[in-house]
Amino acid sequence: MARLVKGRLVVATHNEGKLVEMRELLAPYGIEPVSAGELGLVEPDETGSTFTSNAAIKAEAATDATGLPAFADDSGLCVEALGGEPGIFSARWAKEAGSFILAMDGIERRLTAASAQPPYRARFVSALALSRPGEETLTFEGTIEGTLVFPPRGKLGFGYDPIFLPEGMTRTFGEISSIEKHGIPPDGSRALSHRARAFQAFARACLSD
Ligand code: ITT
Repeated sequence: MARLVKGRLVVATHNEGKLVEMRELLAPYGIEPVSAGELGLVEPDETGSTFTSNAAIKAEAATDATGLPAFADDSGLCVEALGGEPGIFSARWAKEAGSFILAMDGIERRLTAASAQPPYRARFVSALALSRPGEETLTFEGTIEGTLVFPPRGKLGFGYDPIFLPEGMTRTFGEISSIEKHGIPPDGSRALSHRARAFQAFARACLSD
């Protein structure tokens, strides 16, 4: 496929942790990321019922407001014993709890209330959307499987990272650098995180010459 993005690209997120990761993932491709915050963009209501539809809503709102191509992520943590919750409501749970530490506590309490037994299986999901003026929006999804550990471990990353232990690893996402979490560099062969996996599909489809 032809290279679909050159020059400026709005990264339509107000989440600082995601923004850092999305900038790092875009860095090798010579794209100039401009954040929604720098442009003073208003956050649209996430009215979709899937990660993919919400990612498209965010990207398209940014393209409509700026006339520029825009890139958005909608993501979340899906906990098997909680029927996939918080899922698309992952940010809302943290907002309602007052912090991510309290939201992670809340997940542990709900697991106890549901009489769930470890290992607590969970997955992170990321949907990425690319919108361009006058073009159909393209979407890509990535997931990573793992288990939840309590108490939370590590101060790196953001959001629910300190309770998520990726399958086959001994450190949580809160205990590894963002570069290790992407898993793409240095050898280029494998993406690790949900966001890096979705990004790899996006890069293959949209950023190869
Ligand atoms: P934008 O919509 O502005 O991008 P947001 O934080 O509202 O920011 P979402 O609606 O996609 O984003 O919510 C995703 C939630 O899941 C949010 O609370 C994140 O902290 C959490 N999350 C997503 N990816 C994560 C990751 O890689 N590590 C830890 N938590 C993550």
